[in-house]
Amino acid sequence: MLSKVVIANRGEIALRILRACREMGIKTVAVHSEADRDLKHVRLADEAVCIGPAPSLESYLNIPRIISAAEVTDAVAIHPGYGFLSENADFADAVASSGFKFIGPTADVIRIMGDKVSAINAMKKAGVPCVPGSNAPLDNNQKKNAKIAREIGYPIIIKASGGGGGRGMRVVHSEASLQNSINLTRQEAAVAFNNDVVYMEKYLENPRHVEFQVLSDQHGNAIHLAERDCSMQRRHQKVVEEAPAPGITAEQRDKIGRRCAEACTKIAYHGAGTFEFLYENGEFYFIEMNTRVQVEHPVTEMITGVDIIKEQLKIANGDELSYQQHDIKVRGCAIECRINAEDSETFMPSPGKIKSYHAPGGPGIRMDTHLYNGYTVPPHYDSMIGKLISHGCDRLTAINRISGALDELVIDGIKTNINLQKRIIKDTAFIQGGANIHYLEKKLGLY
Ligand code: MV4
Repeated sequence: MLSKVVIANRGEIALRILRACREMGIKTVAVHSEADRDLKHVRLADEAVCIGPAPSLESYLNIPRIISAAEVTDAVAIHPGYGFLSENADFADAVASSGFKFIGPTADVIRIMGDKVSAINAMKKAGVPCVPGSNAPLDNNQKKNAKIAREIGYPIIIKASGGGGGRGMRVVHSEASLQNSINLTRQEAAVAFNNDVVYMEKYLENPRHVEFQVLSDQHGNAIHLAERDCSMQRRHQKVVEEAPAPGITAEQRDKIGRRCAEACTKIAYHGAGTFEFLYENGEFYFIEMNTRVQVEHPVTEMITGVDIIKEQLKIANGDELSYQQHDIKVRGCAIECRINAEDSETFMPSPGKIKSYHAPGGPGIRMDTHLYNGYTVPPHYDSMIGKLISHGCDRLTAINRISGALDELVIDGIKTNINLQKRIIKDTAFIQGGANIHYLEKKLGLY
């Protein structure tokens, strides 16, 4: 197995990776900014290296400093976690050319998936159902664009190929505003992503966000771990996630999941990955692939019993997957509430010192967090400070368990979204299951 891994991240995911390494007998190196000396995983790691000042650009996004830390500690691999450099193909290249293993797919595959037009074409070719669309970059020929849009049928959406995750998109309802919207999206994309390629898709008005988790090794084996529903979101930030997605049948899961796994083998995908779909009127439409481990991976772990981080480490080591598809059974339901340090009215980040932290517990409860009494949440990074996860034999049990756990959870000293989470878990549409991507923003708009 890998002898020593650099954890190139912070917060709860760094701690999650450290715990997986510890279980597997892998030594750990925490790399951290000057603002993060007191992180829980920094104290628990075998070694810690300060890689720069608080701003991410000078620390967690600084490629040479992270690679230097791997060199001076004699590490063999780097785990990027999520966010930061996790989907940066140049980082994956730099890691590999410096003689380390990047815990994730190859730089080539990251690059293909980072370009949304090439990702869609790769998936279409591999048999994954996609949204009706241009499937190609748009040029500035107004008549040609109008014809493509007419064939797809309005409303359509213009997306930046270098975008993703909700950045660089514009909905168009009629031909009158088509070319202007293409031009504006292109200009914004050129500035934001240094890539002015835009494409067109049918705009799905009320879809759910349903995503499939996959694992794929370096020997051509690939499996799926069923799906998650992440529709409960505000401004492209997920708030509550669950697995499996309500109302998805075993037949649908099997069909789409197998297509995703087969696509992984076809593109030589190595590691954990996520196929994002929009789900509307019983149909799945691929939109993007994420080439990292995701924040919401615990709900999949709870329903399948698979430790996704351990599988990432094994795959990077060159091992074969520990499971075949027939070993994977969906057991019950799991729900995750993201806990953010933020103002409940304005959603502005609310960093500061934790006066007291009390973790919830009991059957089917998991809390992934780096918090401890007296810890100070720094102002420089994402406001997510933990994830509360419940598991139960059915969805109602998972709901009741997370509801009780939210009541037990105490985080004093800073503002958090715990009360918002309690409201969502008690919401009748949430309890019913299957709310679409617009539901939460509409509910929040009501007061
Ligand atoms: C769409 C769409 C409707 N139709 N594509 C936003 C994030 C990015 N991953 C893709 N996004 C969307 N693409 C078509 N053809 C609606 C969204 C969308 C969305 C998707 C998933 C989760 C939340 C969302 C919120 C607004 C819009």
